[in-house]
Amino acid sequence: MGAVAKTGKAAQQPKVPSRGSGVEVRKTICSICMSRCGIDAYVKDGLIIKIEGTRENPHSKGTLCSKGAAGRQYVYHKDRIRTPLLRKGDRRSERFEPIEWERALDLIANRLSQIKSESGAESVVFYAGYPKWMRPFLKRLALTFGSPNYCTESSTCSRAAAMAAALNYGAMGIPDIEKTRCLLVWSKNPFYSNTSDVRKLLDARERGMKIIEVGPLITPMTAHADIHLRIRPGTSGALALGMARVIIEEELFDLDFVENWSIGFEEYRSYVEAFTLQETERITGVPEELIIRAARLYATTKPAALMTGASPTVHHTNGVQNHRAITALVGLTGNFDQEGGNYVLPPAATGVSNGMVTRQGEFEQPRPWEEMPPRIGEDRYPVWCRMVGEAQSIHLPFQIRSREPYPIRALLGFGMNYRMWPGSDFMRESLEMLDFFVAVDLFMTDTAKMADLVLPACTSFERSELKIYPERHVIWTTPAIEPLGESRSDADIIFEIAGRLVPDDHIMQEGYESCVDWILGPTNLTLDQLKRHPSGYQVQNVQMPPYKKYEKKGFRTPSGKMEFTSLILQDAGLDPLPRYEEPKLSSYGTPQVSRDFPLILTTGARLPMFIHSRTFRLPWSRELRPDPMVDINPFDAQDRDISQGDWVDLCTRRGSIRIKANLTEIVMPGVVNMYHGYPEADVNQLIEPDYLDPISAYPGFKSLLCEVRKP
Ligand SMILES: Nc1nc2c(c(=O)[nH]1)N[C@H]1C(S)=C(S)[C@@H](COP(=O)(O)OP(=O)(O)OC[C@H]3O[C@@H](n4cnc5c(=O)[nH]c(N)nc54)[C@H](O)[C@@H]3O)O[C@H]1N2
Ligand SMILES: Nc1nc2c(c(=O)[nH]1)N[C@H]1C(S)=C(S)[C@@H](COP(=O)(O)OP(=O)(O)OC[C@H]3O[C@@H](n4cnc5c(=O)[nH]c(N)nc54)[C@H](O)[C@@H]3O)O[C@H]1N2
Ligand code: SF4
Ligand SMILES: [Mo]
Repeated sequence: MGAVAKTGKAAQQPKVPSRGSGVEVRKTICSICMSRCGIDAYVKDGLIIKIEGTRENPHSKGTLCSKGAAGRQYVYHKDRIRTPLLRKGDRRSERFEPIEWERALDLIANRLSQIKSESGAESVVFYAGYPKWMRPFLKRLALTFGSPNYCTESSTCSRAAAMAAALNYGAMGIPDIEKTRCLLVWSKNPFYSNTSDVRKLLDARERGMKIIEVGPLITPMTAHADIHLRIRPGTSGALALGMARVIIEEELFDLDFVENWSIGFEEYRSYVEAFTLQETERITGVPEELIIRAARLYATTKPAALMTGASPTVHHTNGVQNHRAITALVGLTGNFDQEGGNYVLPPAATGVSNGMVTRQGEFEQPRPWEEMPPRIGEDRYPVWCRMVGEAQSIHLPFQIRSREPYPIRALLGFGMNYRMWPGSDFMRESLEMLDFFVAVDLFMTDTAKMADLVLPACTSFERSELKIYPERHVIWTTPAIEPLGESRSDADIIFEIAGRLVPDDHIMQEGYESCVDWILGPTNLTLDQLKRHPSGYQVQNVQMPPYKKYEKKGFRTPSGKMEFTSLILQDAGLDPLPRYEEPKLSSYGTPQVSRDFPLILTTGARLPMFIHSRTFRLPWSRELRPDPMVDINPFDAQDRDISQGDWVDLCTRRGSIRIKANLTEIVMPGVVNMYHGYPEADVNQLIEPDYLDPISAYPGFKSLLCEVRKP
């Protein structure tokens, strides 16, 4: 609290860095989203009095989005946890008392060791929410401890898309935006979700790149698009198959690639026959004429690249097959691993692929899965566990309840938010059933309030962190300010626990910085070197891999080729074709439900000022959209006698929430859109916990049925 008051006063004083003013500019990065924009923190007397974007950061180039600009409100928020807290009383009492760090860490080590000896290491889960920078250390800790149950928020994020593409190709390429002539943007809105990537896109547009946008919503991209295919939510797969039919029928496909580098083409060709223009329009709502134009433009403009969102195509009960159908277009048109097409790069580190090679993968996986008990979800979602190096966290509440195939008793959660889950109340109640739950977070969240032990983490302003940018710029930050209260870096917490729990892991016992050096090994960069470049270091002479690597190495699929029919899916008894099925709740598939719930609900399309649960509490973010609102088309609103700003009930078969109506043509008639994560109006309560894609277990967040009613 003191810090907040002082910041207020300090904010009145001159903010010019000089010896006389006592103001110093320290280089750091924003931790609110994955982009990690460079930040100049103006620090006086140990407090941040102002922030600006770092101009010399080649990724963000001095810009900050509205969330990042509110960074001081994030760092100094009154909800920041200041000390480790131990629960007093039962899970619902919300009574805690501060305890010392040493006691807290010993308690964790003792409880986890005890649980391991009683019911096996696998009954302990190591979880990371959206924050990703500490994951390699957490995963290594879990696996060395002996638990295969390392899982993350990526069980609802980009992994299913990566997995679907990998079923087709072994690995997916990134869109080569700088060199492409046509960009097929399939459900991604970087203007809100990845602001620091937009400049590159607009530059390409200015030099003449065509844009085809696919997605049910009107977005800032729509104004820049040559064609917008406004699909009914959940029907991406059908649209992709319909486009494929045009491309094949008009012989616009790459015959050489298909003949020499793929399997299953004939089955695929005969399957897409069913997706006539008429049928595709009926399913997707996209006019025939636009389907033809888009298919021709994408297939005949060379090179063309596909850019998909991290999650909107897979947040459906038919998500993996939808995404397979979409990505099949890349091989079909000969744009796979091509200059200006989709270029395959190995992952570097911190979630970025830029040609650099590190040892992050090796670091994270100290032992193979085969040596360990099955992961959570492995029996139900074997393809997920075969393709993705994590347990499936969406299955976690089910296993906590069923205790099958073995009990889950403890959970160490870094940035865990139960509202991420469909049926969030179901997840919340499942957490109550644990014997021991530790929450590590910045803020005293509703999830942290359920923990037995709460540990205060600090923000990126208060810690050291490695970030590798797509531009091959690397930064190792040093704290701009001391950690607030007794908060600590997640990395320090993980290494303290590792010191107690896995003394035999010699690499981890060397400490955080040594491990980062170890990961960076192949790059020849060292932290000593990076420390001399506080705003980051531009790596020179990265050997970029060639295009068309498959010509020498084949594809990393079972057949060694691109698979229109997936052998892995076939092996698992699933349909090998990218078959289209209606979402489990849809006006065509379940007319009996749509009688009472005639509107399609899509949730979570990104808003610029919010990021999941995190920025609702910041006054600058909140005032941009103060009330939870459902976007509804004026036609649907009129039918229901609803006006702008009216309080309405958004209802599904599972329940309802009261929110305000936002009348907008961003959504088409018949579709409503609601952002997730509001603490006071949680849309995930309205979704069944088992409303999932059968291959990936991804929730159908973006296509279900609902109604909007006046109370
Ligand atoms: N400001 C902000 N930025 C974020 C986040 C945030 O919460 N806030 N979250 C981050 C995370 S974790 C992620 S995963 C990314 C996601 O970011 P993006 O991948 O850009 O995804 P969205 O904004 O959810 O959706 C993009 C577009 O998908 C389309 N879409 C919506 N429903 C459907 C549907 O049913 N089917 C299809 N095919 N398309 C649909 C819409 O037209 C929408 O505009 O953003 C990241 N960046
Ligand atoms: N209905 C619906 N639900 C969705 C989605 C959707 O589109 N619709 N999107 C899904 C997707 S794609 C995603 S990625 C998930 C995201 O889901 P979550 O992982 O729930 O994301 P957040 O709420 O941003 O972050 C979780 C917690 O991490 C804490 N945190 C932030 N930084 C740090 C840190 O450095 N250290 C620690 N220890 N904690 C930190 C935050 O305070 C917060 O409590 O939501 C999913 N849920
Ligand atoms: S895009 Fe915004 S929230 Fe994300 S790192 Fe940059 S400034 Fe922070
Ligand atoms: Mo995500």
